[in-house]
Amino acid sequence: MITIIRNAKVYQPEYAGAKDVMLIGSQIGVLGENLKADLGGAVPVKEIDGTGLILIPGLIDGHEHIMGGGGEGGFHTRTPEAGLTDLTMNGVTTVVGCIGTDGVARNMEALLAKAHALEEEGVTTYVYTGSYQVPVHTVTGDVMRDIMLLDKVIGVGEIAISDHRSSQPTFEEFVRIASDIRVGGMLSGKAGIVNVHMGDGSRMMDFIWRAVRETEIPFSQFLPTHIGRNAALFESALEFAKAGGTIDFTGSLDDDDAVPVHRGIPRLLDAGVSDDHFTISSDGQGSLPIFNDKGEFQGLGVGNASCLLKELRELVNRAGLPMELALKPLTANPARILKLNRKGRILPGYDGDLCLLCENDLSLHTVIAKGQLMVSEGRPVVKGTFDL
Ligand code: FWO
Ligand code: ZN
Repeated sequence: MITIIRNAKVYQPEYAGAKDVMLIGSQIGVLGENLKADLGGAVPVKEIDGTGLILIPGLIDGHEHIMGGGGEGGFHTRTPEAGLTDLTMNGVTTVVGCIGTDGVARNMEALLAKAHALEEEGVTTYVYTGSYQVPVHTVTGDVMRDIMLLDKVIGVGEIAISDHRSSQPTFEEFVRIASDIRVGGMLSGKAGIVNVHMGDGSRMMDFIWRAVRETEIPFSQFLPTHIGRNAALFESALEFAKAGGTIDFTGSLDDDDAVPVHRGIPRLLDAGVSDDHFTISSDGQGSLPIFNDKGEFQGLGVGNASCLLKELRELVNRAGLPMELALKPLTANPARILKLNRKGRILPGYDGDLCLLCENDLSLHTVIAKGQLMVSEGRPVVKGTFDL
């Protein structure tokens, strides 16, 4: 199958101007002007008119509870899993699944099965092995074996620290996990990222700072998430990013003490943080529980992948960032940090993961995943097995 998207304004994320983009099978073939594919009718050629639309790389959601999560209020508060269109209708073509608070009823076998299900339905999936808990709940019994032997495992997480729901790990336990996943990742050509769940606790990123100061493990091994959840944590994360670390915002975190993405990212840039050292993930299907200051459960919401495009619009419309910069934390940056080859950019040889947005309001128009049309003119053309 050949698909030609004609005359859209192309952001690779770098702006390439109005171009034709030709997909050959599941990959991006070529960018150019007035492209033609004449194979004598042997292969179907689909044309999509991109006039008045902008073409961006498919979004990469680096932290999503794809099989559901939650449970902090008891069994009836376990959150629902993601259906295929919860991803594609929000522009997500690559997702990294994780387990959170409940590392018992949510286990790695089920997370991997869910990741394979979404891959069969058309998007690209990876997982972090583990959950909040330390010792890490793995498949093979060992973090290094999990990342070396299971293709979809690209790191460990979300390991909780500075949170009343964490295992209260010792520093030695924390740094052993980081060293094991680093070497396992090295031996299998993967990022070996420690996706660190940052809670609201006052110890904040102390373990991560100690790890990079007291051991040989580099900054790039850690990706702390939820870093905008309160102002003090954000300041520490800003210092970490200034020192060379990478940090992950959770989209639509906007309760009163939070630092929202559209304020946080300009702060990072003003502080001289390189624009490829931060990402935005959705925490989709994860619970957003509320506890009072005695640690008593008060209620919970559920994360949603829709926050990613919302944050893109906020960065462009409220923070005034150019599109090519606003796109980076949702596309090229997670691809680089998580070492997802051939992802996150519109370049020949990269996977055919693309979104067309309407130029005026950045609403979602079309989504293509691995060369397959998934959403057309705002409507799903491929649905998950049980999507309504
Ligand atoms: C955050 C995932 C939290 C689950 O602190 O970590 O709970 O297991 O599904 N969510 N616990 C949400 C804040 C960033 C608002 C998770 C959740
Ligand atoms: Zn979390």
